[in-house]
Amino acid sequence: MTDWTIDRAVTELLDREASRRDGGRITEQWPALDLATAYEVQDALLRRKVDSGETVVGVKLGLTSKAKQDRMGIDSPLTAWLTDAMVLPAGVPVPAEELIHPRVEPEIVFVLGERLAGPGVTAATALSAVRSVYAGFEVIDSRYTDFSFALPDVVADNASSSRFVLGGKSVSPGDLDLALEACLLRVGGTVVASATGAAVQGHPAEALALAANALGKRGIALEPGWIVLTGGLTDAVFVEPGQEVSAEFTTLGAVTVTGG
Ligand code: OOG
Ligand code: MG
Repeated sequence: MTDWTIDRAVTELLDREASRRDGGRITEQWPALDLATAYEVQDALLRRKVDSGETVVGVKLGLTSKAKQDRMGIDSPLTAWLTDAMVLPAGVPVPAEELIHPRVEPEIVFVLGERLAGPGVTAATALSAVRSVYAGFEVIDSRYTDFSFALPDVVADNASSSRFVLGGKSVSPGDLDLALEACLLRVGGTVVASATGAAVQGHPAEALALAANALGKRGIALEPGWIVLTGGLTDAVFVEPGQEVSAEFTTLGAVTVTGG
């Protein structure tokens, strides 16, 4: 017997977020929390956010690159929700005073022009549904101490979602080779990591197909206009207050965030 429920897990995670408090893994107290139930927690958490006025603007993938999988010690990609409250306008510093222990990671971001409903979505079908491609940064902020979690914990926690920012340049998917698209990550001017789009599941469109197929199993389609973060290309980095972190891409241009 456990006194944990989906509702209690949602309340705990939202409390941690609101009070900027990290804590232990939920699976330590609720070992029976499996992956399917963790996605139910994630969906219930989204419903609470929507009830409080947020709207869904898309989805994010997590743990799609080896750099991220190795760092977090989990090799299964996952999906989570993006809402309008997570949008960080260009030029606005990371709101550190609202967050627990934010880190930033460079991502290739899609905006969909067409609906995508799995199962059976291939990378080619997925790419043909993309209207535009952007460089982006995701700000992640786990509600678990030291970003230490098992797969069901991080799924329940909406994959450490916090904020995201898009670069100023929109590129049509036919105008670049997404597997070869390179990214240099700089912290305070120094290159700390580099990757190409192939780091994300071999091709970022594979990640998009993965999201469409995984969500399709839960009866959810990706809608036109939705934003899709395809997953960190490199490990995430901390940003000191006032410090600038930039990701410079071959074709997608540069995107910058400043520590708050
Ligand atoms: C989990 C979220 C992973 C990504 O892009 O791989 C993620 C975490 O690293 O805390 O957003
Ligand atoms: Mg990410």
